[in-house]
Amino acid sequence: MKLKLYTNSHSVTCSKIEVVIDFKSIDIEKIEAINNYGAFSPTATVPCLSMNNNMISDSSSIVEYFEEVFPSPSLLTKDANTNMIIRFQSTLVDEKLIGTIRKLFSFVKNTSHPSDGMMIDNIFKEIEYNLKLIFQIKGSNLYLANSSISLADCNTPAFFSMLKEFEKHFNKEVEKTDSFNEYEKALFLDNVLLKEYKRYGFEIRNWIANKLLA
Ligand SMILES: N[C@@H](CCC(=O)N[C@@H](CS)C(=O)NCC(=O)O)C(=O)O
Repeated sequence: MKLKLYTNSHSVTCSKIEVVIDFKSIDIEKIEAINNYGAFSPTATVPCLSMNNNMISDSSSIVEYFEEVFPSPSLLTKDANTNMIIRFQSTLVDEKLIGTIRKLFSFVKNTSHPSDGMMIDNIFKEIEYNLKLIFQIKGSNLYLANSSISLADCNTPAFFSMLKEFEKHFNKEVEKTDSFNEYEKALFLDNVLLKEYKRYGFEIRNWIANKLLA
């Protein structure tokens, strides 16, 4: 039975799944869900995978499932310790970077509240702090799986795209360390990551433009 994925093109958690599907060339039916996620998803969120009459709505569980069912090419290594670090990095990016930057969506509007500026500043400061922390833990390894992308790289195109678009929109910039710049360069050299970076950037730009028109 063909796998079916409920997804949304400007969802940051769905972006991670896009990378995995592309990297592994998974044959899957994608259904673009606009709203009312509760009608099909147990947690009322996307991505949501329909599988043997079960609806699985957690991006990390979906990624791990794809890794088991479509093991080649792999997003993990043969070394359990490296894989643990890969999973740790992926969770850190999900929770500390994406979890923080997505708060900025609610500040994209035509009329702002007097306290918005301070809150936006604090979000950018939090991103800067978390970026330093994550790149410190990552050390000098560009790709944690050495020569190829791993599970730790699947959620980074969306984050880098969002950061670029929100920096432009709010006219702010976070301080970039050398390891940040090197990783961004490596991301642009990988076809799968670059494709998702561009696709997601396009979606965010459209989302911002539509929001400002509304
Ligand atoms: N932990 C979940 C979070 C999923 C999530 O928050 N998805 C957002 C889209 S990025 C969502 O569906 N939000 C509900 C809504 O927009 O109504 C995962 O990793 O899949």
